[in-house]
Amino acid sequence: MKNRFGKTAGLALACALCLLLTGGCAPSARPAASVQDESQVLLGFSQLGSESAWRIGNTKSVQEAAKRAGVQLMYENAEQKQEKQIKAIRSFIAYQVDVIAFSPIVEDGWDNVLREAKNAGIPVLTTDRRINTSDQSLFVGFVGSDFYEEGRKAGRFVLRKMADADHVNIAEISGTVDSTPMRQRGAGFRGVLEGDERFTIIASVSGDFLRSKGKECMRELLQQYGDIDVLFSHNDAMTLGAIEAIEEAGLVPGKDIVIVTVDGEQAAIDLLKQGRINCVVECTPLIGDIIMELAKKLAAGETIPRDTYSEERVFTEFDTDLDSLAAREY
Ligand code: GYE
Repeated sequence: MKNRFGKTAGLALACALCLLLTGGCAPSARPAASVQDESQVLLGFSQLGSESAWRIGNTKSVQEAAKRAGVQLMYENAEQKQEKQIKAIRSFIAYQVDVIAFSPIVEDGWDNVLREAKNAGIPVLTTDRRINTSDQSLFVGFVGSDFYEEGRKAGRFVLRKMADADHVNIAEISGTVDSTPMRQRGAGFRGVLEGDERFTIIASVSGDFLRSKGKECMRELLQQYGDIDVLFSHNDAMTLGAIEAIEEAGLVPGKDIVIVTVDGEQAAIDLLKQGRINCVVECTPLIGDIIMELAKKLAAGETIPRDTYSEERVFTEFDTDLDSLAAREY
């Protein structure tokens, strides 16, 4: 942990820099120097947005875990803009936080700002999503889900559900283009189905992980393709929108079109129980506690594992325990 006195003394300068770099530094979002506990770890966390219940659950998990762990959190929400995430990271560097954690909206374009963090001696943890860089020393570790495995789980369900079909037309609504879950869920899914000629991905479009776009995409897919057997949607928010479009077209979700989704938010589990979704691949946003644990280790100068994965399951129409599931936290 760095000397907090230097941090406190540098507050005025840091805020002045903040103003320059971010075009405005909301005082309420900053920890007040007077109430800082000198022994606390100071973690700068850049969230990418609030596009889904998953994301809102993730933010809550981080904020609550910080309180529980006694970690002082500087939180910024980038509202789906990479430039805003870069500005947030720069403001954390100016403030000399102990550790930076961020959920990168897309994989490319982080090298410059992460080099600045490295030069300032601040360890960076990527959470939830990954970055693409040729310099692996620019971040110390990743914590989140195995998205390839999530895609494979979705593919395995389709194989089982459609075991007797001669031919299966699949439509895919993917997440944000060039984001890790979009790339890896798509690749894992294809990896399981390729080589079996009965399966064709007839269309793949991006719904940006948003409910409204999921609905738009599905409406267009239904207009363009008469015969869709399976929908693989990369998150529950888009699935909820797609189901609206399917029902508006007079079709029955879960019956006329088999629906496979990812995340496992309460709304999707409810639809699974109603038979309007067939398979929900769990992806947990509840990674706040592990982020705090890793941040404390990093602030103490300890090494952490390069990758830390969450444990996740699959919920399907074949399960017998759906009625006894605990309420979801997102
Ligand atoms: O699946 C989606 C969210 O990055 C794993 O982002 C996350 C994804 C999640 O908006 O709902």
